[in-house]
Amino acid sequence: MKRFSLVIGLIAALVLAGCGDSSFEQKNDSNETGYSKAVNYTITGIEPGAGITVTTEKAIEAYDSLHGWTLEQSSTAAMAIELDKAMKARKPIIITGWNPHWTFAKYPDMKYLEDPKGIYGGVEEIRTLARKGLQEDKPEAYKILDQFHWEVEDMEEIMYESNETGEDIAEVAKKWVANNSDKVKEWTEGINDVDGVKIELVSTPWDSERASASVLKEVMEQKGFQVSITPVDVAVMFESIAGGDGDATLAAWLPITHKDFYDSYKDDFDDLGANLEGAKIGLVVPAYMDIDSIEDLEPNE
Ligand code: PBE
Repeated sequence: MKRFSLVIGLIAALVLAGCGDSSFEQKNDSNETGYSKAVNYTITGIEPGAGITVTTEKAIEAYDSLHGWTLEQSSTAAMAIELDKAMKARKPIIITGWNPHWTFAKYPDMKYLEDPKGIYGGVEEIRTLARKGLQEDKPEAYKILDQFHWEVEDMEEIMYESNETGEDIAEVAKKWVANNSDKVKEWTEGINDVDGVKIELVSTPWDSERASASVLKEVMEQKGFQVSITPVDVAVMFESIAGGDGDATLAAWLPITHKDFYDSYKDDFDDLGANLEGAKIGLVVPAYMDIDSIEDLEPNE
């Protein structure tokens, strides 16, 4: 269903792109060299430690069309500001983008560039990983973690609401839990209440991950757990679960985004499978840019 709506969105975006009337296009006559030069052969990226940053560096290596390009790394917030500025001026911009992310709610007229080499993969999923030994030490916690599974729409609901109202994701997540008792019942089925068992969820700082961790914290606390959430870099998150410092994470994007981290630790944690299917990463541009594929860009020579 999500894939379907993504496809519809992309078709709509392509139609919109076809009717583009930006001053940039008029001046440059949809000339692709114009776009590459206009963005100064630069992709506007996010945090250096993100999986999408590592993957984009691979894309720059893999595509001749990205030869000599730079990935500007700063933060998700800084990227959002750049995107906002470009969209208002209808100027070209190329960002590292992903779903679920509220950017697509704010700017529905954006599109993923085709990736014929498949560097960014197809559909991603977000998996739950637990430290070795958690199942024996804290079986009730392990079982809830294993039973936690939700939909893209659920996660997005929390992210959009928080972004719209400015209310903290943790607060919005609490309300979501109160309003979705059917789902919560499934996750907690067969779980006995505990008395203050401590659980440390290790996570990353993005809204998507803040949403999932906050929801599970609330659900587990209703069962008597004491849950802390530690947001860290992707590398530290994997290290911490593999080393047994943190109990679990809900934030592993696979098979592509966190592949390198996953592969280097894969014997040192339990993979509990997907808690969400239908995520995606890639290079994203405003629909008014008359360009479809990474291969339509021009090398910096
Ligand atoms: N993201 C959002 C993260 C994971 C969650 C796609 C920006 C990344 O590591 O790239």
